[in-house]
Amino acid sequence: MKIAEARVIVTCPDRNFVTLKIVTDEGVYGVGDATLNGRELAVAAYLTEHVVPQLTGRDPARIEDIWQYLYKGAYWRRGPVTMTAIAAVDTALWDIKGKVAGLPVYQLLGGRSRDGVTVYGHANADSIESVLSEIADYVKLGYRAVRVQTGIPGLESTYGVSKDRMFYEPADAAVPTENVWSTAHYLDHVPRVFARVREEFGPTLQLLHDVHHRLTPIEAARLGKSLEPYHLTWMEDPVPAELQEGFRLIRQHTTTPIAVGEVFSSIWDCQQLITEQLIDYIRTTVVHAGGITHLRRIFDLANLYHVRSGSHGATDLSPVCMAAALHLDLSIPNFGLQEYMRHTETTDAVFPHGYRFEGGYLHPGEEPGLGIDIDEDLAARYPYRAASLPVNRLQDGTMHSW
Ligand code: EZ4
Ligand code: CO
Repeated sequence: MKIAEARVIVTCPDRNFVTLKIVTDEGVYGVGDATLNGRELAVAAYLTEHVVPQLTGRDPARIEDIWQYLYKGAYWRRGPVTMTAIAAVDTALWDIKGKVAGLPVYQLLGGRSRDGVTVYGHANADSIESVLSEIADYVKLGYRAVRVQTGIPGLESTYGVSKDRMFYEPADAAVPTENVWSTAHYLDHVPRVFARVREEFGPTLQLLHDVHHRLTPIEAARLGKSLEPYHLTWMEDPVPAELQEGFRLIRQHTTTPIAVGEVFSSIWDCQQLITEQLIDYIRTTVVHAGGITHLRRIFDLANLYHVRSGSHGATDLSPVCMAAALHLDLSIPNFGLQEYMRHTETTDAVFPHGYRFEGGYLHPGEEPGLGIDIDEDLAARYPYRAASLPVNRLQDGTMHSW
């Protein structure tokens, strides 16, 4: 069997997605997600111009060799664009391998380690009172874990709070929307939110919160300490993580668990965080961290150090990434949680899939391969629309992390 053709499909069924479809000379094909939110066309061009011409004629069964060929062969290593492009190829090849074997990919990864993949949903609202009813809606739907974000009094808007109930989509304009941030207002408000949520929902509902890279280590330490009475499952991305040893400072001060990794593209971005046990959950993904092949390496390293998986699953990761993530989530020994923001009906129609939600769990289904497809005719009806993530400034106008 040989790779006959590979094509890049860019579509915008309510939001932009880039998908790689690899077709073999025997007609079997596989799909991989190549979406890098706000920088989609860079990956599309990387694939079309530089990767696809090198793929044709190769044996699709040699997943590891093709991974090494694209990684070492580029000379320029790592980085989100390269690693997302490699991820798309890798994911599509696992899909093909599963279809050829007649087995769902999780069987090729060692089989089920659990009955279902526990997911968390996003409860978000302007005020504490309205976020309580959002959380109640998720509990009613069967969710066992909920991420909680609210508006911050004194700030006009902030990360994680949407206009639409139950959906959140931050990439809203071609030229980034500008938000204003105040750490003082934020640190004052968040503990009040969780005090109220625990009072209302009791001690066992799993609660999470995303700081979205906005604090310094000592500020994150203060937040972690002030949230200790409310037993969060994790505090996410407390600080930007380029400086991995910065997490040691947070660790010294608080028992609130830490999750990080959605912007990482390789095992080297989290090596120190994992081996020095500075985090509790690693949130790297199939699409942004080199595919199933590389993500499994990250999770295996994490397993040695009591670190569990907590993969990013926002709506900018396509249903193709979600399907791939679920096969990995189901099979690894150190699964923690999977983020799950439901896609819109239009997105789901473009990406017919076998995974399903039931009682707080997602199941990847039993179809051979990843159990995911792309309807190319339908995809063609939704052309690309430029959309960027917002930016953040302090009240005096200084650029800050968003
Ligand atoms: O801001 O996926 O945990 N989820 C997140 C997301 C990210 C977006 C960026 O593309 O932090 O909402
Ligand atoms: Co996040």
